Amino acid sequence: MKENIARLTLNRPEKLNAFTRTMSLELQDQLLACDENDDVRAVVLTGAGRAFCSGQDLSELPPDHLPDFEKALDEIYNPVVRLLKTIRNPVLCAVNGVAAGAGANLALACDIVVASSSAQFVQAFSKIGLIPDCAGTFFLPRLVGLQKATALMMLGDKVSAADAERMGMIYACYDEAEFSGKVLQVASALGKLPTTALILTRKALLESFANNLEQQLELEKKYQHKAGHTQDFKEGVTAFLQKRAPVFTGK
Ligand code: LHQ
Repeated sequence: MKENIARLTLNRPEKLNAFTRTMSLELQDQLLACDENDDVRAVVLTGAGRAFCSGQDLSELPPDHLPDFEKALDEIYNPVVRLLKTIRNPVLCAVNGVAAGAGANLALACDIVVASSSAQFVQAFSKIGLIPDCAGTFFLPRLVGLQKATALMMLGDKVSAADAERMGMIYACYDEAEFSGKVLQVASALGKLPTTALILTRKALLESFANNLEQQLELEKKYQHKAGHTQDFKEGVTAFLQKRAPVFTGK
Protein backbone atom coordinates (compact mmCIF):
# COMPACT_ATOMS: atom_id res chain seq x y z
CA MET A 1 0.00 0.00 0.00
CA LYS A 2 1.29 3.45 -0.95
CA GLU A 3 -0.26 6.79 0.05
CA ASN A 4 -3.30 5.02 1.59
CA ILE A 5 -4.06 3.41 -1.76
CA ALA A 6 -4.57 -0.37 -2.00
CA ARG A 7 -3.78 -1.82 -5.42
CA LEU A 8 -5.55 -5.07 -6.35
CA THR A 9 -4.29 -6.81 -9.49
CA LEU A 10 -6.07 -9.62 -11.36
CA ASN A 11 -3.10 -11.83 -12.03
CA ARG A 12 -3.44 -14.63 -14.59
CA PRO A 13 -1.88 -12.82 -17.56
CA GLU A 14 -1.42 -15.99 -19.65
CA LYS A 15 -5.24 -16.29 -19.81
CA LEU A 16 -5.84 -12.55 -20.04
CA ASN A 17 -6.81 -12.64 -16.35
CA ALA A 18 -9.84 -14.86 -17.05
CA PHE A 19 -12.02 -14.99 -13.96
CA THR A 20 -12.15 -18.15 -11.82
CA ARG A 21 -13.77 -19.11 -8.53
CA THR A 22 -10.38 -18.81 -6.79
CA MET A 23 -9.80 -15.37 -8.25
CA SER A 24 -13.23 -14.26 -7.11
CA LEU A 25 -12.74 -15.56 -3.56
CA GLU A 26 -9.34 -13.86 -3.33
CA LEU A 27 -10.77 -10.61 -4.69
CA GLN A 28 -13.65 -10.77 -2.20
CA ASP A 29 -11.14 -11.29 0.65
CA GLN A 30 -9.01 -8.39 -0.51
CA LEU A 31 -11.97 -6.03 -0.91
CA LEU A 32 -13.17 -6.95 2.58
CA ALA A 33 -9.67 -6.36 3.96
CA CYS A 34 -9.66 -2.87 2.36
CA ASP A 35 -13.10 -2.19 3.83
CA GLU A 36 -11.87 -3.10 7.31
CA ASN A 37 -8.57 -1.22 7.12
CA ASP A 38 -8.97 2.42 8.17
CA ASP A 39 -5.63 3.27 6.56
CA VAL A 40 -7.00 2.44 3.09
CA ARG A 41 -8.61 5.52 1.56
CA ALA A 42 -8.88 4.34 -2.07
CA VAL A 43 -8.69 1.07 -3.98
CA VAL A 44 -7.29 0.61 -7.48
CA LEU A 45 -8.41 -2.50 -9.38
CA THR A 46 -6.32 -3.42 -12.41
CA GLY A 47 -4.98 -6.38 -14.40
CA ALA A 48 -1.52 -7.87 -14.95
CA GLY A 49 -0.08 -8.07 -18.46
CA ARG A 50 -1.84 -6.96 -21.63
CA ALA A 51 -5.44 -7.48 -20.44
CA PHE A 52 -7.68 -6.27 -17.66
CA CYS A 53 -9.92 -9.36 -17.55
CA SER A 54 -11.39 -11.62 -20.27
CA GLY A 55 -14.40 -12.64 -18.16
CA GLN A 56 -15.22 -16.14 -17.02
CA ASP A 57 -12.44 -18.65 -17.68
CA LEU A 58 -14.16 -20.60 -20.42
CA SER A 59 -11.76 -23.52 -20.08
CA GLU A 60 -13.45 -24.16 -16.72
CA LEU A 61 -16.79 -24.64 -18.52
CA PRO A 62 -16.68 -27.84 -20.59
CA PRO A 63 -19.77 -27.66 -22.88
CA ASP A 64 -20.70 -31.29 -22.13
CA HIS A 65 -20.78 -30.62 -18.40
CA LEU A 66 -23.05 -27.67 -17.70
CA PRO A 67 -22.12 -25.60 -14.66
CA ASP A 68 -24.69 -24.44 -12.14
CA PHE A 69 -25.09 -20.91 -13.50
CA GLU A 70 -27.18 -19.68 -10.59
CA LYS A 71 -24.57 -20.90 -8.11
CA ALA A 72 -21.79 -19.31 -10.18
CA LEU A 73 -23.53 -15.93 -10.09
CA ASP A 74 -24.41 -16.31 -6.41
CA GLU A 75 -20.89 -17.23 -5.37
CA ILE A 76 -18.46 -15.88 -7.96
CA TYR A 77 -19.86 -12.72 -9.53
CA ASN A 78 -22.67 -11.12 -7.53
CA PRO A 79 -20.73 -10.93 -4.22
CA VAL A 80 -17.94 -9.00 -5.96
CA VAL A 81 -20.37 -6.45 -7.42
CA ARG A 82 -22.08 -6.07 -4.04
CA LEU A 83 -18.72 -5.49 -2.35
CA LEU A 84 -17.67 -2.94 -4.97
CA LYS A 85 -20.82 -0.97 -4.18
CA THR A 86 -20.66 -1.27 -0.39
CA ILE A 87 -17.03 -1.09 0.72
CA ARG A 88 -16.06 2.07 2.56
CA ASN A 89 -13.40 3.06 0.01
CA PRO A 90 -13.83 4.57 -3.43
CA VAL A 91 -12.76 2.11 -6.13
CA LEU A 92 -10.90 3.25 -9.22
CA CYS A 93 -10.80 0.69 -12.02
CA ALA A 94 -7.66 1.05 -14.13
CA VAL A 95 -8.48 -0.87 -17.29
CA ASN A 96 -5.02 -1.60 -18.66
CA GLY A 97 -6.12 -3.73 -21.64
CA VAL A 98 -9.03 -5.72 -23.01
CA ALA A 99 -12.04 -6.10 -20.69
CA ALA A 100 -14.47 -8.75 -21.96
CA GLY A 101 -17.66 -10.38 -20.65
CA ALA A 102 -17.82 -10.28 -16.87
CA GLY A 103 -14.44 -8.50 -17.00
CA ALA A 104 -16.02 -5.51 -18.76
CA ASN A 105 -18.93 -5.39 -16.36
CA LEU A 106 -16.74 -5.80 -13.30
CA ALA A 107 -14.98 -2.63 -14.43
CA LEU A 108 -18.26 -0.75 -14.92
CA ALA A 109 -19.34 -1.66 -11.38
CA CYS A 110 -16.41 0.33 -9.94
CA ASP A 111 -16.85 3.96 -8.89
CA ILE A 112 -14.58 5.54 -11.49
CA VAL A 113 -13.27 3.77 -14.60
CA VAL A 114 -10.24 4.94 -16.54
CA ALA A 115 -8.60 3.04 -19.37
CA SER A 116 -5.40 2.89 -21.32
CA SER A 117 -5.76 3.83 -25.00
CA SER A 118 -4.89 0.18 -25.77
CA ALA A 119 -7.92 -1.12 -23.85
CA GLN A 120 -11.13 -2.42 -25.38
CA PHE A 121 -14.52 -3.19 -23.87
CA VAL A 122 -16.42 -6.21 -25.21
CA GLN A 123 -19.85 -7.42 -24.11
CA ALA A 124 -18.79 -10.89 -25.27
CA PHE A 125 -21.73 -12.80 -23.78
CA SER A 126 -23.94 -13.03 -26.88
CA LYS A 127 -21.05 -14.63 -28.79
CA ILE A 128 -21.37 -17.70 -26.53
CA GLY A 129 -25.16 -17.68 -26.04
CA LEU A 130 -25.26 -16.01 -22.62
CA ILE A 131 -26.74 -12.79 -21.30
CA PRO A 132 -24.61 -10.02 -19.79
CA ASP A 133 -24.14 -10.43 -16.04
CA CYS A 134 -22.04 -8.85 -13.30
CA ALA A 135 -24.65 -6.03 -13.24
CA GLY A 136 -23.84 -4.99 -16.81
CA THR A 137 -27.55 -4.80 -17.65
CA PHE A 138 -27.88 -2.36 -14.74
CA PHE A 139 -24.88 -0.08 -15.27
CA LEU A 140 -24.29 0.00 -19.03
CA PRO A 141 -27.72 1.44 -20.06
CA ARG A 142 -27.42 4.00 -17.28
CA LEU A 143 -23.98 5.03 -18.55
CA VAL A 144 -24.53 5.09 -22.30
CA GLY A 145 -28.32 4.94 -22.77
CA LEU A 146 -30.60 2.04 -23.64
CA GLN A 147 -30.01 2.04 -27.40
CA LYS A 148 -26.21 1.90 -27.28
CA ALA A 149 -26.29 -0.63 -24.44
CA THR A 150 -28.70 -2.89 -26.31
CA ALA A 151 -26.66 -2.79 -29.50
CA LEU A 152 -23.34 -3.33 -27.72
CA MET A 153 -24.77 -6.23 -25.75
CA MET A 154 -26.55 -7.89 -28.67
CA LEU A 155 -23.80 -7.40 -31.26
CA GLY A 156 -20.82 -7.85 -28.94
CA ASP A 157 -18.85 -5.10 -30.70
CA LYS A 158 -15.37 -4.26 -29.47
CA VAL A 159 -15.40 -0.68 -28.15
CA SER A 160 -12.08 1.19 -28.01
CA ALA A 161 -11.21 3.06 -24.83
CA ALA A 162 -11.44 6.36 -26.73
CA ASP A 163 -14.99 5.51 -27.90
CA ALA A 164 -15.89 4.30 -24.41
CA GLU A 165 -14.87 7.70 -23.07
CA ARG A 166 -16.81 9.52 -25.81
CA MET A 167 -20.01 7.61 -25.08
CA GLY A 168 -19.74 8.08 -21.30
CA MET A 169 -19.04 4.42 -20.53
CA ILE A 170 -15.83 5.40 -18.72
CA TYR A 171 -14.48 8.56 -17.13
CA ALA A 172 -11.29 8.91 -19.15
CA CYS A 173 -9.01 7.26 -21.69
CA TYR A 174 -5.30 7.99 -21.26
CA ASP A 175 -2.46 7.41 -23.72
CA GLU A 176 -0.71 4.16 -22.95
CA ALA A 177 2.55 6.00 -22.17
CA GLU A 178 0.97 8.18 -19.50
CA PHE A 179 -1.55 5.63 -18.18
CA SER A 180 0.16 4.49 -14.96
CA GLY A 181 1.03 8.09 -13.98
CA LYS A 182 -2.54 9.25 -14.55
CA VAL A 183 -3.95 6.30 -12.59
CA LEU A 184 -1.72 7.21 -9.66
CA GLN A 185 -2.80 10.85 -9.93
CA VAL A 186 -6.54 10.00 -9.82
CA ALA A 187 -6.02 7.41 -7.05
CA SER A 188 -3.96 9.87 -4.96
CA ALA A 189 -6.68 12.49 -5.35
CA LEU A 190 -9.35 9.99 -4.24
CA GLY A 191 -7.17 8.92 -1.31
CA LYS A 192 -6.95 12.49 -0.01
CA LEU A 193 -10.65 13.35 -0.29
CA PRO A 194 -13.24 13.10 2.51
CA THR A 195 -13.92 9.36 2.25
CA THR A 196 -17.25 9.30 4.07
CA ALA A 197 -18.68 11.99 1.80
CA LEU A 198 -17.50 10.04 -1.26
CA ILE A 199 -19.15 6.84 -0.09
CA LEU A 200 -22.40 8.65 0.77
CA THR A 201 -22.24 10.17 -2.72
CA ARG A 202 -21.96 6.67 -4.22
CA LYS A 203 -24.94 5.52 -2.15
CA ALA A 204 -27.06 8.53 -3.10
CA LEU A 205 -26.32 8.08 -6.81
CA LEU A 206 -27.06 4.36 -6.69
CA GLU A 207 -30.28 4.81 -4.76
CA SER A 208 -31.42 7.58 -7.12
CA PHE A 209 -32.20 4.93 -9.73
CA ALA A 210 -35.06 3.60 -7.64
CA ASN A 211 -36.29 6.92 -6.21
CA ASN A 212 -38.60 9.70 -7.33
CA LEU A 213 -37.54 13.33 -6.84
CA GLU A 214 -39.21 13.67 -3.43
CA GLN A 215 -37.57 10.48 -2.14
CA GLN A 216 -34.21 11.59 -3.45
CA LEU A 217 -34.48 14.99 -1.76
CA GLU A 218 -35.22 13.24 1.53
CA LEU A 219 -32.28 10.89 1.03
CA GLU A 220 -29.93 13.80 0.29
CA LYS A 221 -31.12 15.44 3.50
CA LYS A 222 -30.29 12.27 5.47
CA TYR A 223 -26.86 11.80 3.89
CA GLN A 224 -25.98 15.50 4.13
CA HIS A 225 -26.70 15.28 7.84
CA LYS A 226 -24.24 12.37 8.07
CA ALA A 227 -21.58 14.08 5.95
CA GLY A 228 -22.04 17.31 7.89
CA HIS A 229 -21.20 15.51 11.13
CA THR A 230 -17.80 14.23 9.98
CA GLN A 231 -14.47 15.69 11.11
CA ASP A 232 -13.70 16.12 7.42
CA PHE A 233 -16.54 18.61 7.00
CA LYS A 234 -15.18 20.69 9.88
CA GLU A 235 -11.71 20.52 8.37
CA GLY A 236 -13.00 21.44 4.88
CA VAL A 237 -14.73 24.60 6.07
CA THR A 238 -11.91 25.57 8.46
CA ALA A 239 -9.31 25.14 5.72
CA PHE A 240 -11.41 27.20 3.30
CA LEU A 241 -11.76 30.05 5.78
CA GLN A 242 -8.05 29.90 6.63
CA LYS A 243 -7.22 29.92 2.90
CA ARG A 244 -5.17 26.71 3.10
CA ALA A 245 -5.46 23.23 1.58
CA PRO A 246 -7.64 20.88 3.67
CA VAL A 247 -6.12 17.79 5.25
CA PHE A 248 -8.88 15.19 5.28
CA THR A 249 -8.56 12.04 7.35
CA GLY A 250 -11.61 10.13 6.15
CA LYS A 251 -13.19 10.50 9.59
C1 LHQ B 1 -9.19 -17.24 -22.39
C2 LHQ B 1 -10.29 -16.38 -22.20
C3 LHQ B 1 -11.35 -16.80 -21.35
C4 LHQ B 1 -10.19 -18.79 -21.06
C5 LHQ B 1 -8.91 -15.40 -23.50
N1 LHQ B 1 -11.26 -18.02 -20.82
N2 LHQ B 1 -9.17 -18.45 -21.82
C6 LHQ B 1 -20.85 -16.02 -15.90
C7 LHQ B 1 -21.50 -17.14 -15.34
C8 LHQ B 1 -21.18 -18.44 -15.64
C9 LHQ B 1 -20.65 -18.85 -16.70
C10 LHQ B 1 -20.21 -18.13 -17.79
O1 LHQ B 1 -19.78 -16.82 -17.76
C11 LHQ B 1 -20.12 -15.85 -16.99
C12 LHQ B 1 -19.61 -14.54 -17.30
C13 LHQ B 1 -18.74 -14.34 -18.51
O2 LHQ B 1 -17.79 -13.65 -18.38
S1 LHQ B 1 -19.16 -15.01 -19.99
C14 LHQ B 1 -18.00 -14.31 -21.12
C15 LHQ B 1 -16.65 -15.00 -21.06
N3 LHQ B 1 -15.65 -14.32 -21.83
C16 LHQ B 1 -15.60 -14.35 -23.17
O3 LHQ B 1 -16.42 -14.93 -23.83
C17 LHQ B 1 -14.40 -13.69 -23.81
C18 LHQ B 1 -13.49 -14.72 -24.47
N4 LHQ B 1 -12.29 -14.10 -24.97
C19 LHQ B 1 -12.24 -13.34 -26.09
O4 LHQ B 1 -13.22 -13.07 -26.72
C20 LHQ B 1 -10.88 -12.84 -26.52
O5 LHQ B 1 -9.89 -13.67 -25.95
C21 LHQ B 1 -10.63 -11.38 -26.11
C22 LHQ B 1 -11.56 -10.43 -26.89
C23 LHQ B 1 -10.85 -11.17 -24.61
C24 LHQ B 1 -9.17 -11.02 -26.43
O6 LHQ B 1 -8.86 -11.39 -27.74
P1 LHQ B 1 -7.33 -11.45 -28.23
O7 LHQ B 1 -6.64 -10.22 -27.78
O8 LHQ B 1 -7.35 -11.75 -29.68
O9 LHQ B 1 -6.66 -12.67 -27.40
P2 LHQ B 1 -6.85 -14.23 -27.61
O10 LHQ B 1 -8.27 -14.54 -27.93
O11 LHQ B 1 -5.80 -14.73 -28.54
O12 LHQ B 1 -6.57 -14.79 -26.12
C25 LHQ B 1 -5.23 -15.00 -25.62
C26 LHQ B 1 -5.23 -16.26 -24.78
O13 LHQ B 1 -6.11 -16.11 -23.66
C27 LHQ B 1 -5.75 -17.45 -25.59
O14 LHQ B 1 -5.09 -18.61 -25.12
P3 LHQ B 1 -3.91 -19.26 -26.01
O15 LHQ B 1 -3.53 -20.48 -25.24
O16 LHQ B 1 -4.49 -19.54 -27.36
O17 LHQ B 1 -2.84 -18.21 -26.05
C28 LHQ B 1 -7.20 -17.51 -25.15
O18 LHQ B 1 -7.77 -18.79 -25.29
C29 LHQ B 1 -7.10 -17.14 -23.67
N5 LHQ B 1 -8.36 -16.59 -23.21
N6 LHQ B 1 -10.07 -15.25 -22.90
N7 LHQ B 1 -12.39 -16.02 -21.10
